[in-house]
Amino acid sequence: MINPEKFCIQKDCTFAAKPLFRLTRYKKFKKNQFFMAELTVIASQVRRDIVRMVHGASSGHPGGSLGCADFLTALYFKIMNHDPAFDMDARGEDVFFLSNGHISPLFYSVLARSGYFDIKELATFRKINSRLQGHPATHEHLPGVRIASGSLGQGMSVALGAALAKKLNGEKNLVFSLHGDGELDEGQIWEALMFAAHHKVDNLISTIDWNGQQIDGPTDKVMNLGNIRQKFEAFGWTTLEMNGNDMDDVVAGLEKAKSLTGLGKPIGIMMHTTMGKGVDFMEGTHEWHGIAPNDEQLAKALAQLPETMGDY
Ligand SMILES: Cc1ncc(C[n+]2csc(CCOP(=O)(O)OP(=O)(O)O)c2C)c(N)n1
Ligand SMILES: [Mg+2]
Repeated sequence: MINPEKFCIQKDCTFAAKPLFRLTRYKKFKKNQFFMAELTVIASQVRRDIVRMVHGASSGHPGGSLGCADFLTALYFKIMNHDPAFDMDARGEDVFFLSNGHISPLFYSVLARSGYFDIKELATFRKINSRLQGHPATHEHLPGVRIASGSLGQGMSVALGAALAKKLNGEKNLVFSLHGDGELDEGQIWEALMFAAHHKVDNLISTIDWNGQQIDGPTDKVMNLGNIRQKFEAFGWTTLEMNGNDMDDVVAGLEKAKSLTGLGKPIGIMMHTTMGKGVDFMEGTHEWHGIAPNDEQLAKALAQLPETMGDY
C-alpha cells in the first residue's frame, strides 16, 4: 500500500494520500492534472502489473517493460492528448505506436490503467484466447492497440504513415513511437529515418530505449550501435537525450520534444534506461530480457514495488 510520505513530494498533492485510490477512467485525470510524484505512483503500480503478469503467464519480457515504465506512464498520463474510448483512426488525437512489441506487459498495463479496458483483464496475459497476447495484434481487438508489433523494425514506418496521414487531414496532433536499441539492427529502421527526414515529417517523435541490452547480450557485443544520437542527426533528425528512469527528466524531455515539432524535421529521443529498472536483481542485464520470475523472485520483486493503485 502506498506510503504518501515516500511519494508525495509536493505539499498539495492529494492523489497519493488516498491509499485505496483506483484509477478507473483516465478522462477524470487528464489535462495535465498529474504532478511528477503522482506519475511515479502510477509507474510503481505499472511495474507491479508487469512482474505479476509475466509471472502469471510463466513467460514474457519484464526487462524492457520495467525499463520503459516511466516513459510510457508519462506519455499516457501527462503528455498525449488521447481518448480511452478508443477509435482506431485516432482522428483528432495524438497516437502512440509500440514498435518493440515484446514489451507488451508494459503497454497493456498502461492502457488498462488509463481506462482502455478493465484492469482485471491483465490477469489473462498470454493465456489462450486472451486479447492480451505475448505480442500485440489488431485482430485481438484490444482497445488501444492499432498495429501488430513483435516483428521488430516495422513500427517507425507505420508511425510515419500515420504522421503523414495527420498532415494530409490537416490535423495538428502528434505521433509517438517507441523502439528498442537492439531493434535498430533492423535495416527498415534506417530506411524510415531517411524517409522521415526527406519528407519533413515534423509531427513525429520517435523514442529509442537506449538500455544497451538486447535478447542475447549487450548491444555492443551483439552488434555495436555506436553513437545512435549522432547517427540520427546524420540522417537529418533533430535529437535530444533524456534519462528514461527519472520522471522529471522524462516529462521535461517529452515536453521539449513537443516544442521542437513543426520545424521541418522529425524528432528522435535517445532515452537512457536500465533494463529491469525497479527490481534490483533484474537491473542492467539482458538475462531478464525475456524470462519470467518464479514465485520466490516475484515476492522479492513485489517487495520493492509499492502497491499504489490496487493490484488487478
Ligand atoms: C524481426 C525480428 N528479429 C528478431 C526478433 C527476436 N527478438 C525479440 S526481442 C529482440 C531483441 C531486441 O532488443 P531491444 O530492442 O534492445 O529490446 P530489449 O531487449 O532492450 O527489450 C530480438 C532480436 C524479433 N522479434 N523480430
Ligand atoms: Mg535494448
